[in-house]
Amino acid sequence: MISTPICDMLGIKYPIFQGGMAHIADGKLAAAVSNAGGIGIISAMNCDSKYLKEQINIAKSLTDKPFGVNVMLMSPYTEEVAAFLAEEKVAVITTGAGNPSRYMDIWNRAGIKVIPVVPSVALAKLVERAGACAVIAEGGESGGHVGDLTTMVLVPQVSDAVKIPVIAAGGIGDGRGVAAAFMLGAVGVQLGTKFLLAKECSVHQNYKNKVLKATDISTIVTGKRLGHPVRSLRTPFSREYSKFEYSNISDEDLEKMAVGALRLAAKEGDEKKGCFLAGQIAGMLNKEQTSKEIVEEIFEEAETILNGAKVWVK
Ligand code: TUI
Repeated sequence: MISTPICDMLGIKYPIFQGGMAHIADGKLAAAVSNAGGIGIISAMNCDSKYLKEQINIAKSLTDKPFGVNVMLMSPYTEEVAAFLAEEKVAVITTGAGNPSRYMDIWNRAGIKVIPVVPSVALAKLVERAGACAVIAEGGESGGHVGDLTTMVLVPQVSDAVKIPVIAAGGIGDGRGVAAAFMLGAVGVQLGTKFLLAKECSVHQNYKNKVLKATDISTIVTGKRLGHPVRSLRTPFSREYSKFEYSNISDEDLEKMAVGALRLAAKEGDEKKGCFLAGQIAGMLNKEQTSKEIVEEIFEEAETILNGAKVWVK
C-alpha cells in the first residue's frame, strides 16, 4: 500500500489529485475521483460563484469524500469566487496561473487546505510563507498554461526549497510516472490529461478521440508572445494560431483568436476552431476507464515498481 503525508493531511486513500481542467473538470468528475480515493477537483475557470455552487452541489450529491476547487487566478471572477469559497468551506483549494497570496488568509481562516500550483522555486517559497499547506510543482509537460521548467528539474528543487509536502504534476500518466515523482521528492501527484479519458469525464467524445490518437509529438506550446504559454494538441486551430503568433498581427487580434476556443473543444468537440489542451503524456494513453480503474491501476503499478527498484542496488 502506498500512503504518504498528503493522505493523512487530506484524509484520502491515494495521494492523487485530478487536475482542475477548465470547461472539463466538473462536479461529476470530481466526485468520481474522490470516490476512487483521490482528490477530485472542480474547475472554477472563468465562471462566477453561481456556476460553482451548482457544481459543488452536484459533487456533494455524489460523494461524501473530500473534494477541491481550482481557482484560475486570471479569471475576472477571482475576487467573488474567492469570497464564496471561504463561505462554502470546501475541503481543498488549488490555484493556477498566478500568485494566490492575497486570498490565502481568508481561505486559511475558513479552515480550507490551500495548495497552489507553482512553476518555480521562488513562487513555492512565497506561498509557503503565505500559509500554503502543500504545493503542486507543475512542469511544462502538462497541458494548459505552462511554466518553463520540466517536472524532472522542478520537483527536486521545490522539494529542497520548502518544508511543506510537494505534489508533482506534468508528464505523469501511469505508475511509472508516480514512482519517478516520488523519487524526485514528491509525496503525491496531480494528473489532468489521464482523467480526460475517465468514463465520468463529460468532455466531448471528439476530444477523447484526439487524445487516444495522439503520439509523443502531438502537442505544441503557443501563446508565449502574450506571456501565457499554453500546451495543446496540434490541430488546425493551434497551427493557425502559431502562424499568426510570429506574424505582424497585433497582440489584441492575437488574443481575440483564442477567445472561446477551449469551450469549443471541450463542449462542441469542434475539430477546426477548438483548442484541445493536453499534456505530453497524451501519446501514452490508449483506453477509456472509470476513475476508480485509473486510480487503482496507477497505484498498483507504482507499488510494483517501487518494490522492485532495489534490484538496481548491488
Ligand atoms: O493554470 C494552469 N493551467 C491552466 S490555466 C488555463 S486557462 C488559461 N487559458 C489561457 C491562458 C492562460 C490561462 C489552462 N490551463 N496550471 C497551473 C499553472 N500555474 N501553470 C503555470 C502556473 C503559474 C504561472 C505563473 C502559476 C503562477 C505563476 O505566477 C506568476 C506570478 O504571478 O507570480
